[in-house]
Amino acid sequence: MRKQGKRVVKLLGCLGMLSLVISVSTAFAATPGSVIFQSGFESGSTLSQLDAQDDDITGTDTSYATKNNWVTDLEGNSQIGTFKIQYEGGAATDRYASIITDPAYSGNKVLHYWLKNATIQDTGFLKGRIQTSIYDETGNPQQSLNEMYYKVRLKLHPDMQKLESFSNAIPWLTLAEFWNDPTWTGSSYPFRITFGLNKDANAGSNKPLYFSVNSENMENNTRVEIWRADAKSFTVSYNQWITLEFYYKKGDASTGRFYVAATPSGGSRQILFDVKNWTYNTHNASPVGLANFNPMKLYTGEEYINHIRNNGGIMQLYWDNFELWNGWPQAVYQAESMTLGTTSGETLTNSSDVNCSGGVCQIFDSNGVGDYINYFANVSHDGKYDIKVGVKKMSTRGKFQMSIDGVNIGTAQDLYAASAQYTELTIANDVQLAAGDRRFKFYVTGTSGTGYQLGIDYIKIIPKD
Ligand SMILES: [Ca+2]
Ligand SMILES: [Ca+2]
Ligand SMILES: [Ca+2]
Repeated sequence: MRKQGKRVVKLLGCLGMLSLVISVSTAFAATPGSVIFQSGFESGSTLSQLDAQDDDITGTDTSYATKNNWVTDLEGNSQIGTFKIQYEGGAATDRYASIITDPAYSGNKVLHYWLKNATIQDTGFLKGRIQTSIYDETGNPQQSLNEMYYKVRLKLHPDMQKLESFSNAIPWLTLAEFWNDPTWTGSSYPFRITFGLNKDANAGSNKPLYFSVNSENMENNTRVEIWRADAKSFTVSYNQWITLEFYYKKGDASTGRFYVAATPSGGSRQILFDVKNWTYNTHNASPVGLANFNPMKLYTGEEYINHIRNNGGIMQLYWDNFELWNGWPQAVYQAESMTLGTTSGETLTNSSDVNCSGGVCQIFDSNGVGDYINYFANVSHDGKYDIKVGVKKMSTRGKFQMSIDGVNIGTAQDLYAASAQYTELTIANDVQLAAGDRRFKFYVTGTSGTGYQLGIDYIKIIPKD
C-alpha cells in the first residue's frame, strides 16, 4: 500500500482561540470495515438443538437483503470460525435461548435469554451461562480478525431491575466477552475483555446497575487486571431497547482500542468506553486476531440469579438486530435526515428523485457568493475519516467550499454540469474528527454556470483508523 505526501496543515479557528490540526494524506486507500453478517432473528432464522449443552441458529434472515445467512455468510466468512449457542450446564427447565415474538411488538422477532437456575459447578459456587460463541476452530480458523465491530439491540427484562435490591455489590454479570489466545485452548498468553453490568453495595437504599468493562491477563490461572472502566453516568433502563456498538482493535498500550457506545431507544448516543490500551496479553509477542468472542452473553453467579427468582422473577434478556463487521462501518448521512443548522435563508427543498440516495436530494436555492447551509452529523468515534459528498449537478448550480466546525477541508467543488449528473465527490482524506455532533458547512464561492444553487444528496464519512 502506498502512503505518500503526508502533510499537516494547521488552521486557526474563526474565533482565533481554537487551533485545529488537519492532517492530509494523499494516495492512501480507504479501508472501511465490511459487513460480515446481519440478522434481526426474523423469519428464516431457525434455532435448534445441537446437543444437550449447545444450540445453533441456521437459515437465512430475509429481513436483511444481503449477508443474512447464519451458515454461509457468518461461518463461511474467511475471518470467522463457527457460531453456536452454549450453556455448559442444566436443561431447558433451568435455562434456554429461544427466538420469540417481541413481547412489546408482534411484528418483531427477538432472541430471548431465560436463566432461572444456576447449574454450572465452579469452585464453591454455582453459575449460569447462556452465550453466543463465535470461535476459532480447527479447519475453520478465526485468526485474522484484527478489527471487529458489531451492533446489537439489548432489552433488559423488567425482572432484571430486582437486582437493584441485592444488598451487596454485584461485580460480575457478563453481557459480552472477548478473548485473545483463550485459556481453554492451553495457550500461553490468555487475555479477556469483559463487558457487563455491575452494581455497588446498597447502603440503606437500592443502587442502580451500571455498565462496566475490564480486561485481564490470565497468568498461571490467576486473573491480573490490566485496565477497567465504569459507565456510572449512563442510566441503565429496563424494558427499553438499548443499541450497543462494540469495536475491538488488536493492539498494545498505544495501538489497541476497545470501544462501546449505547443509544437508548428514542435517546441520544453516548460513548460508554473508548479505551486505548492493550487488547491482548501484555506478554504476548505475536498475538493473532480476535479468535474467540461472545457477542451476546449472560453469565453470572447463583446469588444474583437466585435473588431475582426469590423475588418472583427470572433473569432474562432480549437481543435483536445483530450486525457484525470486520472494522468500523462507514457512515452515510442523508441530507434530508440530518439536523439542519443555520442557513443564509434561501429556500431548501426536499426533491424526490430516484437517482438520489434515499430517494431524495436537497436543493438549496442559494443565489450568490457567501450563501451557506449547515448540517449536523453525529460522528461515532474519534479518528481519521475520508469525507465524501453525494451531489446532484445541474446547469443552475454553483461552487461550494466545505468546512467542518469552521475549518475548511479540501478545495472548492464545482456542481455545474450541462445536464443532471449524480456524483460522489471526494472532499478530503484522513481528516481528524472528534466523536459527537460535527457541523458540516457548504459555503457558496462562485459559479461556472448560470446559478448558485446546491444539490446535496448525502455526506459520507469513511473511518480510516
Ligand atoms: Ca427482530
Ligand atoms: Ca453454527
Ligand atoms: Ca439523499
